[in-house]
Order: sequence, then structure tokens, then C-alpha cells
Amino acid sequence: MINNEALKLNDPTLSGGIGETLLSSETDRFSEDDEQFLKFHGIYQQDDRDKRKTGKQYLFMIRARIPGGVVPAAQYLAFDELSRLHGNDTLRITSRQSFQWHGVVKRQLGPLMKGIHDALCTTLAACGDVSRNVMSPPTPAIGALAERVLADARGVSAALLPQTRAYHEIWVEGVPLALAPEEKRAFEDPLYGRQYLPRKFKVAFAIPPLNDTDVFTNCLGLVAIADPADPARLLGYNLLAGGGQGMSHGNKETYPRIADVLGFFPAERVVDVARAVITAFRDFGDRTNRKHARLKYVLAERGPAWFRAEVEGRAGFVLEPARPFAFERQGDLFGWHRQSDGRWFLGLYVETGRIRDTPPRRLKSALRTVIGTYQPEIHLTPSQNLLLAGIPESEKDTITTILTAHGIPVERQAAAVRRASMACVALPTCGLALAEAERALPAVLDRLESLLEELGLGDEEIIVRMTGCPNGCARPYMAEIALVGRAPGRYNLYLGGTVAGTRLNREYRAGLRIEDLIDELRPVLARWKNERLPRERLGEWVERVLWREVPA
Ligand code: SRM
Ligand code: SF4
Repeated sequence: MINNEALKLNDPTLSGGIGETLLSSETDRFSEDDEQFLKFHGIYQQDDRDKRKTGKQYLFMIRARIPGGVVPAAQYLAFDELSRLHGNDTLRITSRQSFQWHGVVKRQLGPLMKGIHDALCTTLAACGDVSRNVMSPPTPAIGALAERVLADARGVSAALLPQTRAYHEIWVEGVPLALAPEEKRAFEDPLYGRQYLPRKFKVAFAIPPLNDTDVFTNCLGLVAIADPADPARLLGYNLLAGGGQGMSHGNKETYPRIADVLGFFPAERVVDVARAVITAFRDFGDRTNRKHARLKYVLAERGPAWFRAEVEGRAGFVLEPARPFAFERQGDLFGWHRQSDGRWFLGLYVETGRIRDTPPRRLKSALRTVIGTYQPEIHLTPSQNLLLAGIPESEKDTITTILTAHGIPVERQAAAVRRASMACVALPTCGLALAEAERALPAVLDRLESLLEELGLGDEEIIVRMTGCPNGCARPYMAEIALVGRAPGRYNLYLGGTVAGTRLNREYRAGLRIEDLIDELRPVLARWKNERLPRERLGEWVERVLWREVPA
């Protein structure tokens, strides 16, 4: 049995020795076994990779669980303060509508976790072999359909939470879980059993025509189908299963995959269906090889028809044929937009999702002032941006003035290509990074913007994503241009995703030196400009023309 499986089976409470080590002042780290348990608590033990030459400095990354990415103002202000007191004074919006705190040392871990709990949030099951943060469309910000879908996302998230008491005891009560080893071994989670899932599991909802949650990349996707006669009324969901992004360089057994569309079911069965899908994964996922342990491989190998029958058997009803739906685009709305209730929301571009002060742009201070004064609701987006929602018309101008005074423009916040970009965290905190991503993307975009200007394409939107390794945390295989880290300074270049988020891109160059990127892209972009159909996007042109010339 592989180590992760043995660990879970030996202590299904997921407590390990975390509580004891937390109270000890003799060490600045947890054991390797506890590192695995910590993930289920939303915590990663990391080290600052910039400082490795002078010795390992252990740091922790903490990830919240925020279904649908909706954060009340008071909670945001508490998170902001916690990052200042216990982290590196930044908040990182993730590609799944959550927040991460980085740079937390062990003695600050307890206070940070307690602070997150006191702010009425949890980090339980933000990581680990469980269902992760459930995504739900952040835009349109308010509206009956979006509210209903958000309520379902929260319901599914709650139904898929593990039940162990260890989290509460350790992080809220501040004591180890007081159970003997045999009592720990005997614990059984009602949903996950004693071994939890073979691997992580991801759920997203989407409301056509916007695919702002990249729904096809999830293990379980739920596409809302509205009543054609009353578009605010939810009829049910089309069930999608078996999407995923992660792969490993040089291992053909691993690959990104688009979810299959399996059928339609009425909205009131959404929790039953989610449980049916997750238990099918629990029972049929590969527990012998973690690189092959995702739901997408079950779908790929056993087929969608087999999986649909398995889900129907577990849910106790037959799925109807999938209802027609079409996605037009992914991505966010920026600037001021009116909500369906007459109030306004402001979409703000956050470069690589990192909220911090980097004068002259003082985003963190600006948000603290605006959110502290006007109390808008914050919606985190799956593209690492945020919306300030529920703002009365009378407050719009003052908010614009405050942001502008902090160096944050509200109109034309960045070039279209920049606004549609994402990067994963990568160095210096991610232990799996082979190359830079978050720290490198802004300079890559500077050069790409100049090239687009030079070619007369300066206003074009192109979805650009960069990751420090092939695990796919910024969902690069859906982008029109993607850079996937291979080694320091070297990336695989992918081209050809689609704006609707419905198709995988393809590798165009392997091991490209980052300084050669612009020379590599110039002829491609120049041809696109000359050969494109009216308003044809780069991804579509690549699919229609370039891939015809380059065999797969
Ligand atoms: Fe991820 C592992 C960051 C979204 C696929 N991911 C990691 C770790 C925890 C590294 C590790 O295991 O030691 C990274 C921590 C970096 C750091 O220092 O903060 C990390 N992943 C992230 C985030 C923060 C990226 C970001 O810049 O926003 C995202 C957090 C989302 C959240 O709030 O839950 C994040 N990760 C994703 C996504 C995108 C998504 O889910 O929509 C994927 C691809 C989708 C998928 O799961 O297939 C993704 N992360 C992975 C994988 C590859 C899994 C696989 O099937 O092979 C790993 C590696 C692993 O699990 O062993 C990974
Ligand atoms: Fe780390 Fe790789 Fe994920 Fe980037 S894609 S955060 S480098 S695991």
C-alpha cells in the first residue's frame, strides 16, 4: 500500500501529531507524515526556495475554503489584518476563488488559523484527498439565477466536508485530539470512509453563456440550465465529469482532459448527484499510483457510459439527456457594471492574483479603505481577480477617487491581454516549481504587449497563462498562449485554446528559452493578423489554420 493510503487508514481523524508539534517550541516544522495530514487542514509546509543556499527556512501556506469566492466585508478586513500580523502582508487570490496566506512561520500558524475561524471561515479540506473549494460564477454579481446557483454551490460544499473533530480541537481549542491510537483508527467519515479519496476532487458550477469557472477542467461540473420562458428560474443542471489539468513532463500516462457531458437532472437532486459522483471516485479511483489517481482517468478508461450508469445507480434515478447549452467566453468583467437589483459592481484586475502594496500601486491599502468604509461584498474570481459588489450608485464616484489616489485605475485597468492573463504561484514558495511563473509573468506581458503594439494588435484580448510546472494550477492547457515551466528559464509553449474554455490547446514548442519567446511568437501573431477571419481570435485561428499544417 502506498504511504498516503497507509497514513489515512492509520489515522482517519487526520490529526497525526499536529496538535502536539504545534504546542512544542522545540521545532519550526512538522514531520513528513504530518505534512500530509496538514494538507487536509488547508496547510502546506513549504520553505523559502530563494533562501535554500543559506539553509532551509520553513514557512507555511494556508488556503481558505470559500465556496463561490464570496467574502463579506468584515471577513475581508480580518483576512487583510491576519496577513499583516502573521503572514507576508499579501493576500493571494487563487485560481479557485479562494485566498492563500504565504510566509507564515510555525509560531504564527496557531494564531492565524484561530483568526480565520474567528472571521467565520474555515480552511478544512481546502487541500488534501477530499473535495476542494467549490467554484460558482462570480458574474453576473447578483441576480436570482446566480444566487440560486451560489446556494447550491454552498450546499454541495457543505455536504462534501469531512467530519473529523481534529480540526476544531487543534486550531480552535488549541489542543491535540484526545483519542488513543486505536480510537483514531476506528474513526470513519460518513462520506469519505476511513481512507478518504484516492486524490483531490474538484467541483465547479457555471451559468451559460459565461464559462467564468472553466467548468470543463473540473472533476465534477454542473452547468445551470435555466427555464427558457423565465431565464431567472433554474430548471436543473447538466452533469459534467472527468475534467482535469495536471500532467507530468515525459509521462504519457498523465494528461489534461476535458470533462464529458453525461446528462441532465433537476436542481433539487444536486447534492445526491455530487455524492454519487464522489463516492464512485472514492470506490473506483486508483489508490496504487497518485499520478494516476484522478477521476479523469476513471472516465477515460471505463468510459462515460459506464460512469453515467454508476452515478445513476448510486443517486437512485436516471439522468435525462443533456439539455443544449453554449458557452461564449470565460474571463471577468472589469470596471463598473450595473447589477440586476439596480446597484453596481466593480470588477478589478489583480495582477497574478496578489493583493499587496507595490508603490505606486497600493492595492492592499486601497481595498482596505474602500471595503472598510463602504462594506461591499467581495467576489473572488477563478481568474484571480475580484469584484466589489452591491455598491449604491451614490458611492461609485468616491470609490473611484479612492482607488485612483492609490494608483489603481478603474477605467482601462490594463491592456486586454494582461487582464486575461493568469499565473500560478510557483517560486519561491511552491515546492514543485521547475521555473518562475507569478514573478515572471508581468515582464513577459510587457514584452508581449510591445509585440502586439508593433503588429497593430494592441487592443486584442488573448488568454495567456503561465505555470512553473506541468501540474496546471493556472489551467494553462485551456489558454490561447500558455507557458508551462520545464526548467529554470525554459518553458513548453502551448497554443490554441478557446475563449469559451471548451477545448484543450496543444504543445507548439518544447523547452523554449523565455528570452526567445517573442521571436517565436512574432511570425505566428503576424500570420494570425494577416490570415484571420473578421474578429477571429488567436485560439480559433490556430485551430483552423496552424494545426492543419502541424501534425498532432
Ligand atoms: Fe495546484 C499542487 C497552488 C489550483 C493542479 N498547487 C499545488 C501546490 C499545493 C504545490 C504542492 O503540492 O506542494 C501549489 C502551492 C503553491 C503555493 O506556494 O501557493 C498549488 N493550485 C495552486 C493555486 C494557489 C494556484 C494559483 O496560483 O492560484 C490554486 C489554488 C486553488 C484553490 O484555491 O484551491 C491551484 N491546482 C490548481 C488547479 C486549477 C483548478 O483547480 O482549477 C489545478 C489543475 C486542475 C486539476 O486539479 O487537474 C491544480 N496543483 C495541481 C496539481 C496536479 C494535480 C494532478 O492531477 O496531477 C498539483 C500537484 C499535486 O497535487 O501533487 C498541485
Ligand atoms: Fe506549483 Fe506547478 Fe502548481 Fe505552479 S503549476 S503552483 S509550479 S504545482
